[in-house]
Amino acid sequence: MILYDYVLSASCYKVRLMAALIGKTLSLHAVNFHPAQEHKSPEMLALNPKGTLPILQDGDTVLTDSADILRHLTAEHPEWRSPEDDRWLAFASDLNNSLGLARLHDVISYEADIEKARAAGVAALRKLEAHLTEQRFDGLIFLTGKTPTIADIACFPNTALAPDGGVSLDPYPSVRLWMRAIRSLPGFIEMPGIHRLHELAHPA
Ligand SMILES: N[C@@H](CCC(=O)N[C@@H](CS)C(=O)NCC(=O)O)C(=O)O
Repeated sequence: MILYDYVLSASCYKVRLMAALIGKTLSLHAVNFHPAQEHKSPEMLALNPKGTLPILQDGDTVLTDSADILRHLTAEHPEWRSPEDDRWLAFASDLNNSLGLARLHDVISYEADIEKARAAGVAALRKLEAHLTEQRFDGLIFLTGKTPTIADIACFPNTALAPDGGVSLDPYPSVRLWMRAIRSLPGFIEMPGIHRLHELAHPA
């Protein structure tokens, strides 16, 4: 499987992270999204007329939406799926269009109504915080239950990178605990700006 990838893209990182967590090796094809705009080149538009990343090519199948790609990667991993995933994948898209857009604006001068993007991001974070707080009351750590699913992997990157778009995570303790749980999953991989959870080992 080939992933057309940009190292600083939250949406591409979702795919790299999911693959790493299930132990699947992807061939990474680096695309110079910024500053070269290579995702809008004729070769890339032939593969994905929308001109976006990520793109996953698996034989004759070409997928151009991260939600579809996460479903595809986990088709044979039912432990990473829940009936509730779909609504969280839609929510992940809202996070991308708010927090993700604010970050692209601040980091690579992407055109955006920055105040609107940040306000939508804060509204989404409040919903996430309320849901995760309820989950914790029920003894559940992740969005859909006791174990992580594609819902968590889809929502995690743009949430974790929110401060890069000028949105603080300080008011959301349940969100921060959820992110710690994801950052300490076996097989977790990092991207610039998102680090593995390093705990000091307790003395024996
Ligand atoms: N719905 C897409 C959106 C991904 C997305 O926002 N990709 C950004 C890079 S992080 C992009 O390619 N933007 C280029 C553009 O919108 O022209 C997905 O989740 O796969």
